[in-house]
Amino acid sequence: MLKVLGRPNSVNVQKVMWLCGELGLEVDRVDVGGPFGGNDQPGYLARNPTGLIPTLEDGDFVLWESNTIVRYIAEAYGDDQWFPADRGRRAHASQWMDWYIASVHAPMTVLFRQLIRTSPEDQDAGAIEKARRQAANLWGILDGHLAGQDYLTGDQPAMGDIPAGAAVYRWFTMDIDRPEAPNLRAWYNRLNARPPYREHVMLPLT
Ligand SMILES: N[C@@H](CCC(=O)N[C@@H](CS)C(=O)NCC(=O)O)C(=O)O
Repeated sequence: MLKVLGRPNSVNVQKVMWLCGELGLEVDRVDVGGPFGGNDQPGYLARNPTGLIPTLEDGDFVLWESNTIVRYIAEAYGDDQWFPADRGRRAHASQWMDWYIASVHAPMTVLFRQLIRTSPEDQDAGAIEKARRQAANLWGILDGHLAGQDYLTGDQPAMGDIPAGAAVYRWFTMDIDRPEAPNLRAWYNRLNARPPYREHVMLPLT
């Protein structure tokens, strides 16, 4: 059975758990990180020297970096839908995964930490507004892309939907001004209809 080390309210853990749910995989998830700790312990650091979560164990095989874990699980346990058989479609899925981690994750992290994990009196309004504008512009790029299709790489969800899909729940759930983005909203609504998404991603923001 796959083992995932990481607390459930981490967006990076959610990516992995959501995909495992979609694929019907049995997973032993262990609470690590945040209030649970453990990720600074030698046993954990021997598996993942970054001290961050998640870490995947598949038997003796150990892997970290959530997008890489998503790619590995999609390839090892997924089908032609989740790990697209077509090379071009697979590359585009990877492209959106990298775009999320390289561009969207940073402003979304600022928003999440400021709005959810910082008391109102300590919040930095300037930092929030700057990150909100950056994130809005980036989500606008995805809104434009989704004008022609239901999911990021076609008419079915695939691994490329996972990182941005996990984060877009936070975008639509945080108390924040959002520009109209009808295609992004429609994609988010489609994800909402998926039980594994609801189970692993649509958790209270903490
Ligand atoms: N690039 C890494 C980032 C991992 C990361 O930043 N994880 C956060 C949680 S989302 C973490 O480990 N925080 C420390 C903790 O939870 O104790 C990945 O995608 O796996």
